[in-house]
Amino acid sequence: KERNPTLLSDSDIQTLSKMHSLNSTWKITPQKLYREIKFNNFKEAFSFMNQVAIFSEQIDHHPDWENVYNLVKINLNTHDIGGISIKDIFLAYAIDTIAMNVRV
Ligand code: H2B
Repeated sequence: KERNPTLLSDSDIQTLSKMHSLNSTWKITPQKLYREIKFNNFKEAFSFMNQVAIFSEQIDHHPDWENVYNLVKINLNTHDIGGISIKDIFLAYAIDTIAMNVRV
């Protein structure tokens, strides 16, 4: 197993999230990134989740999420370090891109 990514400092998180416009879509705390996404229906929500799941497997970093019908609530953090690493920033950016392009 590769070694754990580094815990990002508060100001690194701020800088990186602004660079990638994550600050407009994610609620950011030192512990986690949080976003809710509402789709038009369940089919779109699940299509989104399927694409994120495949990407998550590829990067070995996974969302903590829940889904009720067309709503998906997502928490990102890095368990081993109890906070936010560059992997969370990377996954958040991918999630925003996938969400923007969901087609059923
Ligand atoms: N996903 C997230 N979000 N945080 C982690 O710390 C994490 C993960 N760790 N996916 C990975 C898998 C680890 O458990 C495996 C063993 O690599």
